[in-house]
Amino acid sequence: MSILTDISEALQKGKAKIVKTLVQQAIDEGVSAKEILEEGLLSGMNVIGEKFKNNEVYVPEVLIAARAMNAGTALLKPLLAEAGVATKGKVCIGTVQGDLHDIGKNLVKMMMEGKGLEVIDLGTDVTPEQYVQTAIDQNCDIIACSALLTTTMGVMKDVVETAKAKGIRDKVKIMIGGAPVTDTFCQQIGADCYTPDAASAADAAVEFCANK
Ligand code: B1M
Repeated sequence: MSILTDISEALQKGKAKIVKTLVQQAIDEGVSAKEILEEGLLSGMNVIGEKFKNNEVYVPEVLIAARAMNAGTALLKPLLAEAGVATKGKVCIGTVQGDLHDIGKNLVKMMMEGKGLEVIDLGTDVTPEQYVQTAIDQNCDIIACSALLTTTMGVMKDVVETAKAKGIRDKVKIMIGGAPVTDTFCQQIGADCYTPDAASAADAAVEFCANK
């Protein structure tokens, strides 16, 4: 579908206003939010990711593409949300200490809210203490950690250890995800659940809260 290609290309050029206009146009034309997200926005971000890897584009281009991505996903948020769903549980989410990537984390948050969960967003560069203290203060059912760097994913182990040290490990589920994270890593560090994408993270979170 050409509008999805147009969205992908505008995102790659970092044209946030055009991305916003095209996403709105696609919504108005009845294209599903899932298709706009996956075949328009994420497809464009994947191209940028490959070019970044091959040194064909640099941090500034990636940053403006990320801004364009956020402009587009903001419009999809109400469509991904299920209107009027009562809160099914409480989650605190963030990108781990030392890591500033927040697009995936924002998607996970959006999907979780869409499933009726209350989500406290701690932002990026979140310390293990911040996650755990928030879970204690806000009585969260789940701590959700995102990491995009092999150099920062190790912080997730510190989150598990801090939760143990503060005596809440049996009261809170720890979910992890992000491109370098795997199920094996999840088991190695003693977290509860790894999911590869935002939609499955939201499903798993709802299931945890329902079975609590
Ligand atoms: Co960075 N970056 N970056 N970057 N960046 C990557 C991650 C990289 C793979 C690029 C590359 O080399 N190909 C590479 C990491 C290599 C590695 O560690 N293995 C990298 C690097 C090296 C860096 C810097 C170190 C570069 C530098 O400065 N030399 C630097 C680090 C800064 C820091 O964090 N301290 C850096 C900086 C940046 C920008 C600031 C320019 C920008 C981030 C802007 C922002 O987020 N606001 C950026 C971006 C945009 C990327 C790429 C291109 C795209 C990431 C992205 O948003 N993808 C990325 C390359 C790539 O991934 N192709 C790259 C789209 C997003 C939807 O996917 O976040 O994976 P993702 O989320 C997915 C799943 O992973 C999952 O759900 C989402 C989809 O549904 N998911 C979860 C995520 N969190 C989850 C949590 C869950 C469950 C699922 O449960 C709790």
